[in-house]
Order: sequence, then C-alpha cells, then structure tokens
Amino acid sequence: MRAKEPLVKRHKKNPILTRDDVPYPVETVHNAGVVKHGERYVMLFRSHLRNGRSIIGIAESPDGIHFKVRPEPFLTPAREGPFALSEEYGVEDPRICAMDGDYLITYSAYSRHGVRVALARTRDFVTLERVAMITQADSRNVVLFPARFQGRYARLDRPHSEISPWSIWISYSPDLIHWGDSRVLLKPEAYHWDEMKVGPGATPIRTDKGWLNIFHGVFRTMDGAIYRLGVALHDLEDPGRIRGIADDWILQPEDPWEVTGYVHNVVFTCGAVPEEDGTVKIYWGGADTVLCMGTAVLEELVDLCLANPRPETPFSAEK
Ligand code: BMA
Repeated sequence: MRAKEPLVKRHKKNPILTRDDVPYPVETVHNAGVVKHGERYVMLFRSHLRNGRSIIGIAESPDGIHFKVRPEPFLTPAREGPFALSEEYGVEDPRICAMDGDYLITYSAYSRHGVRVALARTRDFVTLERVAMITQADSRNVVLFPARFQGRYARLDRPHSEISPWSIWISYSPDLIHWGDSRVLLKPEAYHWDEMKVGPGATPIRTDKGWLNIFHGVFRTMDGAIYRLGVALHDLEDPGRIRGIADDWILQPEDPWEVTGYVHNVVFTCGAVPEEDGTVKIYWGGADTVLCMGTAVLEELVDLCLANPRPETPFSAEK
C-alpha cells in the first residue's frame, strides 16, 4: 500500500481515448493538447498511421473526460506549399495556447531534413492557418506562454544536442515568428529521474505564485527509457527565472497501458486544463498508444516546486 495519496489522480475511465474511438484507420491515440473553447473541451491528438508517420486528429467533449472524435483528421502533413518540405514524414505532439482570441498551435514537423516546430493558428477549430516554421532542425516540444513579457512572446523549447543532455530552453519573440534571446533554463540532473533529457510538456499555467510548467523527464535504464512528468515554477513577470523545480516527479508509468504499448514506460503530456475550482486536468499519452487523464490540485503542484525543490538550479536565470 502507498504511504501517500498520489498528486495526480488517474481517472477511472482511463484510457479515456483509444484508436477504437477514431473513425478512420490509426494505430495509436496519444500526446494531446487540450483547451476549453466556450463550453467544450477541444483536444488535438497525435496518431500513428500504419506507415509509422503521424497525423493530428480532433476530439470534443462537454466534460473533459468523454471525448468524441471528428470524422476527419484536423492536421495532416502539407502536400504542397512552403510547409510540405518540412512535414513530409509527419506532424506530431500538438500544444495549444489561447492568446488574444486565437488558439496558437505548435507541433513537431518531421522531414528528411530533421524535426522542426511549426506554428499554426485557429479561432474556431474548423479552419486552420499555418503561420510559420518557428525553429530550425533539430528542435521539438515548443510550448508558448499565454502572455507577453515586456511586449514579447516567450516560449520553452528543446533543441537537440549530442554534447549536453537535451534541456529546456527559453526564447523570446516580438511577433511569434522571429525568435531569439535563447538560453538554457532547465537541465537534466545527473543521477536523477530526468538525467537523460527533459522537455516542455503542457502549455504553462498561470497561478498566483508563478507559471506552472509541467514537463517530461527521461531516465535511462538497462531496459530502455522511462518517461515521467515533473513540475517547475517560473516567475510570473520573468518566465526566464525559475522559482523552483520539484525534486520528485509527479507521474510515472504505472497502469498497464502506460507500461506496455507502442513505446513502453511512457507518460508524456502536451496539455493540461486548469479549472475554476483550483484543480487541473492533465492529459497524457500512455506508452505512445492511448490517451489518459488525471486530476491534480494546482496549489499542491506549486507547493511541490517551492517546498521540495532541487538543491541547486544552476541553469535558472541570474538571481
Ligand atoms: C519523444 C517524442 C514523444 C514520445 C516520446 C516517447 O521523443 O517522440 O512524442 O511520446 O518520445 O516515445
């Protein structure tokens, strides 16, 4: 028996969405961005096709738990135009950020030239406008902050590196298209549950004490990698300043569909929805195969960052 209640309570209906719920042929339903759009929850989720490439589908729900998938995918690789060159091998892992009446969608685009991140925009989840490729290769996992800081947009991103363990960076932009002032912010810690790599997960959530960043961390074992979720708190005015990174993870693969599947031992988030009652619905892909949901109390996640932080955060901003 466990000593403590888990911070993230899994929903008893998990997995809440699987390929059986999708009215077109897919192998998986996983990594999903989710927002509240009016009275509905809208989910953009990734699916593998049989050829191993990914597309993005859309599902809607009145309660954030029971989702109905639309008959057609929402975003498939561009076949012509400037984006086709970057999307040839598939589109993956969408994040949604509500900003100024728009929903900004960032997703990974794979091609023979590497993986880059694309930005698209919708107002109604019916029509979609691709805006720009916003990273070079190789980069993925971009989450936008749903605010401006001294007039600039900010994002967390995760460039690839063979030299340093893959880390979370921050970058800024005047117009969402041109990004710079990049610097590393959160690095894996040696001999720790995230020692292999970390990456941004859900769109950061505004709380009284700071922006809550739910990220993924990866641990290498003799039996492959284990993907878990962790939390960090960024300063409200200056997201480049981390107030605390929780030393412990908040979620790890435990249910059978998280432990076994397309890729074993994975919980991976692209989205979380804060609720008015102080809870947050966190969505995660289980073993890159199914979609799961759980609820946490926002304040408990924030407190974990502040009360049980890592001893040092040498890569957070100058203090
Ligand atoms: C990462 C990404 C995610 C995936 C995870 C586990 O590198 O590809 O989309 O969920 O690996 O396979």
